[in-house]
Amino acid sequence: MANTWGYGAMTNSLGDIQNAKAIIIFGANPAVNHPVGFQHFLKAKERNNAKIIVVDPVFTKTAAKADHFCRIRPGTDIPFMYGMLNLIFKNGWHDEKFISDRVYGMEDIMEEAKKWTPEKVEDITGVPADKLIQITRLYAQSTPGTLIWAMGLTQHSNGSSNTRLAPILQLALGNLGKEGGGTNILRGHDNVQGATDMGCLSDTLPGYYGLSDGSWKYFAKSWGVDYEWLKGRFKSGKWMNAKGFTLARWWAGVLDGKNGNDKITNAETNLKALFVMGNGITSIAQQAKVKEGLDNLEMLVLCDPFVNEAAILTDKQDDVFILPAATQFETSGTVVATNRSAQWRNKVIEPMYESRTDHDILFDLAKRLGFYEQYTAGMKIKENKKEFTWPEDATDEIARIVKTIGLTGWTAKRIKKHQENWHMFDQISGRGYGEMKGEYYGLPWPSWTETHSGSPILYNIDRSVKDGGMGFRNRFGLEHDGQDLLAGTGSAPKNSANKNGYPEITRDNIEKVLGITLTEDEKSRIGKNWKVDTSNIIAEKCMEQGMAPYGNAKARAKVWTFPDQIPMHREPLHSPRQDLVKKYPSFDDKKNHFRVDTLYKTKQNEKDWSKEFPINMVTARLVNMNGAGMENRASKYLAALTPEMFCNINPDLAGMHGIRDGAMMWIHSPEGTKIKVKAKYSHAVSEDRIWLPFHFTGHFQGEDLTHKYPEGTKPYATGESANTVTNYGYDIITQIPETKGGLCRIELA
Ligand SMILES: Nc1nc2c(c(=O)[nH]1)N[C@H]1C(S)=C(S)[C@@H](COP(=O)(O)OP(=O)(O)OC[C@H]3O[C@@H](n4cnc5c(=O)[nH]c(N)nc54)[C@H](O)[C@@H]3O)O[C@H]1N2
Ligand SMILES: Nc1nc2c(c(=O)[nH]1)N[C@H]1C(S)=C(S)[C@@H](COP(=O)(O)OP(=O)(O)OC[C@H]3O[C@@H](n4cnc5c(=O)[nH]c(N)nc54)[C@H](O)[C@@H]3O)O[C@H]1N2
Ligand SMILES: [Mo]
Repeated sequence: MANTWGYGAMTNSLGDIQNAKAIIIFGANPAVNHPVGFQHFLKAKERNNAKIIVVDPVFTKTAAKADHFCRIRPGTDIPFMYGMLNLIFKNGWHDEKFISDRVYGMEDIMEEAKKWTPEKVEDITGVPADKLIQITRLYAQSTPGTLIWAMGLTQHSNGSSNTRLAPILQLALGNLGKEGGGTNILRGHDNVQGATDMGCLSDTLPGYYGLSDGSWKYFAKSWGVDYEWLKGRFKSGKWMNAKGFTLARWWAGVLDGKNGNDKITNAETNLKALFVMGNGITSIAQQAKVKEGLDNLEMLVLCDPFVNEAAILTDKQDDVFILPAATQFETSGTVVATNRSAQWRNKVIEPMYESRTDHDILFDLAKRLGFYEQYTAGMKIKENKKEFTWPEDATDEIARIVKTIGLTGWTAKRIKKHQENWHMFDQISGRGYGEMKGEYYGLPWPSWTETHSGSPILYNIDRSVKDGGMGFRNRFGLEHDGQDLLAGTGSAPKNSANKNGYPEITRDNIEKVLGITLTEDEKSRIGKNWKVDTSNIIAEKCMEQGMAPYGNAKARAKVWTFPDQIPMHREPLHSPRQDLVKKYPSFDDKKNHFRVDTLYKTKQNEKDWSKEFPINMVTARLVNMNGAGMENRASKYLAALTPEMFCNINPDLAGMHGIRDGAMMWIHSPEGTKIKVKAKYSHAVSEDRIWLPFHFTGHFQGEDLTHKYPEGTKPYATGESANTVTNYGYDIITQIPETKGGLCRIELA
């Protein structure tokens, strides 16, 4: 199962952060989680005297390097950002021309922002009004400013609104499409960007093509398989276009409404088998439910270089298979970095012992399930080969098919050449020299054609399209509610033949919009639109005219198909402020949300959770551990740094409960679950909240499960998983769990 926690990508790059004059960081701790990338932040400070502002519920190592720290209550970033927008509009710090030419729906944002005075923001977020005024002035007046976010914004029931309002803030200031500006989302795993780009998501095909007959037919043709055959793999055509379960909620699919669990809509059956490839499982919220899900499976397959600790958590005895997977050092191919650039990797050693690479395991699985030929056909089509070469032909297949994010330029040959010429690229801009002139390192997508430079800064109209420039994508029609959705006159990329906004390019409009005439031969070969044009004539012609195949439109501040058309504050499902829950309630419950009926208001209103569970709980990361943590806890030296699970707690809060530094304490959750962990006094957290790392497992609700590790596999550090006490709550659009907000009760153990 691939990882699907984050969405989005950097508009700019880590190197480009060195061009920023101000850096505002919401819910990210790069000093710990992106320590190499964080050096660019520090260089911005050295080079430009860039000011760093950190907005976080706890004082982090990143905050220690910042000029300003705003201690925000978890789940209240929307009031905070509207508070900034309130001051920006009131003082005229916004970029009026940028907004009128390139943004749709900002009037509604301006209206909403009026409500969020600094005093009101202080009451809700806990950040003093004068601090908000101080940092807003500083940020708005130091342009360009870059806005950074990561998991502190996404892991909330309202997380998708957070990740909409953050770019809106940048749009208001005209900070998008600029060097040193942008919204720079620090992504997670090695190649998580590539995993999402390749469609390891339950609601898209590769390249974010939507689930529709049209997309499936395009892929069937491009893969060289029969569309009807593909359809036959599903119970019926209906399920082909239905979103699947998510990583966060697969267990609900197994439990199928049993024991009061959420009901599902899934082709008249529950899930019976789980195949895990590259996920720790103990990193998923609500571990008691995860355990119940694991226990009720008919078959569990764990494909991992380590013993996946799901095998330790479950009581299931039969039909649990552990397949030894090789690591990234034992295979080769492309990965995608957080700034959308591709990198070629060489194998360092052959797979050790009996381990096999992931692709090898998948190919073998496909053989035994009887669809190996179809599975691999796409790699042989282009040159009509009998056998494919791995991984080059896979890379070239991706380049041939994925148009939506512009991967046409990503041929194996080009990406390899970049890797071989690392020294020929500028570290900040990514611009190539000498032999690599005219290309940016890793060809950050979109790279529209086989000779295109790559696009290091999205939506930048100061550059020509050939040199990575572009406007915003035209994706949602030409107008809405009588308002033009195309970009205003004069806001086309440099050297564009068409100086106005223009629609996405199709076979029918290309001659008119580009002002060209196609030959009869071109007309016979061109695809219906830029997204399915395997001839690539549309993109080639667009390059000649300096135009982007996806159009030049306005960015949307308002999404008319979402439950909240503009981002609105909604209290977390488990909020310490019951008074605010009435004013800012969560969403209506959502039926069939990725196949699971998901609770919002019902859960929030079940009772005043804050009475019994008055303390806010934040879960996050340690520098010496990663994700579920097995990879690091199995290392003697990394484990020694944090040998056991702990809770950062303010001495005043601990004192009120008679908990001494180093004593064991219980943490109880509204789910009725509990964990026993060591108290660690810390002034980084205030008295109303605690902080937990989520990298441990091996103990469950006070019970030591470590006798269950197969001989010789017990890691050096084990402990309770924070996820045993993370609360119910899932994002309304993406279904990311609310692991960055929630409540708990503590006591001395
Ligand atoms: N060492 C190490 N590095 C890693 C990882 C790892 O496990 N270990 N994991 C990788 C992965 S997969 C990812 S996704 C990234 C994640 O990188 P980050 O997002 O930086 O990771 P976290 O530490 O989980 O969370 C960041 C911050 O969000 C804050 N936060 C919590 N709630 C809120 C809130 O409501 N508002 C605001 N503004 N902030 C909030 C937390 O206090 C925390 O300091 O790191 C990657 N890098
Ligand atoms: N409470 C709380 N929970 C969280 C988060 C949080 O902030 N708070 N953050 C969430 C986020 S953003 C993420 S990304 C997840 C991370 O959680 P996981 O994705 O579970 O994290 P990892 O430990 O990186 O898991 C990867 C697994 O893949 C295995 N592996 C490594 N290399 C390979 C390989 O080449 N092939 C195969 N087959 N396996 C491999 C590792 O041994 C490990 O078991 O946790 C999420 N859970
Ligand atoms: Mo992640």
